[in-house]
Amino acid sequence: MAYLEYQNIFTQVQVQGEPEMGMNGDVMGAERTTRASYSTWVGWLGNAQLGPIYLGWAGVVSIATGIVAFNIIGFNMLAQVGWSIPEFLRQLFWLALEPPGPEWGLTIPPLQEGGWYIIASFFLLVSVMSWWLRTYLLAEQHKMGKHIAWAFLAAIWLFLVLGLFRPILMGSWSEAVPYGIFPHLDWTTAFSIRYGNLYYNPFHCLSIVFLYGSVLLFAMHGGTILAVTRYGGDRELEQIVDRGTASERAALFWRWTMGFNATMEGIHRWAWWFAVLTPITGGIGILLTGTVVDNWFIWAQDHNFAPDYFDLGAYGYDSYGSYEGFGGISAGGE
Ligand code: 07D
Repeated sequence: MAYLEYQNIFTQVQVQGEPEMGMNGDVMGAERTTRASYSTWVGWLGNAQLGPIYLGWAGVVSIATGIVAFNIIGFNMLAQVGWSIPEFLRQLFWLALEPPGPEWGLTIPPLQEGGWYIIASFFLLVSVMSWWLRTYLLAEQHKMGKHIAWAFLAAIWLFLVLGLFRPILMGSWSEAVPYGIFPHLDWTTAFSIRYGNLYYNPFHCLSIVFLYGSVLLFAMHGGTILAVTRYGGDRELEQIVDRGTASERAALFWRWTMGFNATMEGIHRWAWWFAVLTPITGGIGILLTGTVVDNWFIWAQDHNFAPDYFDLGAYGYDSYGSYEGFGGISAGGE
């Protein structure tokens, strides 16, 4: 009945005994909260034990600045609906804290004209970066590899491209993404249309490949491990250093199915790289948009993978999608 010791959504038995408080003494002991509890609901999703949690200065700074950013955004939205809580709830998904207008360039505008947006963004930036530091420092203190921190940094790269690097290159904070549920979605659509359809941005293509690829790998790996759990396959690290029948079956399954199998260790590198490359390639694609390429459809026509339904050159655009006017180009294009 060894499998009964596992607590997850597939097993009914939950172990709720003396809480595991973790190591004491040299490592972080002083900065850990002292209590732990159990939750049957939480136990259905993962480990039933809640707490203790490690505070640490980076985590405290991150939570504090995150709360400030969240409140600035929330109170700006509340002000927009005349401080009415029912209207705030009713319109929540449509409300936004918008960046400054283009007339302000990279200057700091008055509070009501984008100033609050800049302040909220500053606090959000500090919050995200100090949370990153927390992942790094905690890994170091546990003498772990830094894989989680570097993967998180890949996501932060896209976050910084969208809200900091690209607006600076474009010379205007107005290029940044608004805070709000539907408004940020509207922003992505407007961005795509403004720059000639993001589907033709090859880095958007690559990012989707890695995003969907991550999903596929995750499902394949999760499915494989669950399928060989009965042979101890869920004890993955043991199977890496001392391959057993679980690994053998899993490997044979994939090799007979598709002619190739990853290794017990390598599959985690595949998954890590696919996940990390999603925002890395995405960030490159966003950084190029409006700075190097002004219209991805025309760019794709020029590189022979979008069809030449009609020649936009005839309408005064160059091959990067910049409008040059009719002057330099003969009517009718080529
Ligand atoms: C967003 C960045 C990391 C975030 C961090 C945390 C907080 C805390 C707290 C407020 C996820 C930030 C902090 C959240 C908040 C407080 C207090 C990571 C992020 C560190 N697209 N598209 C992608 C698809 C279309 C568009 C990526 C598919 C249309 C734009 C991905 C389709 C249009 C951008 C992807 C599709 C369009 C993207 C995101 C299909 C118009 C981007 C990868 C099937 C809607 C982004 C290069 C990711 C990008 C992006 C998928 C369609 C626009 C692969 C599947 C054509 C503008 N799209 N997309 O991991 O990188 O994000 O583009 O139609 O900027 Mg797209």
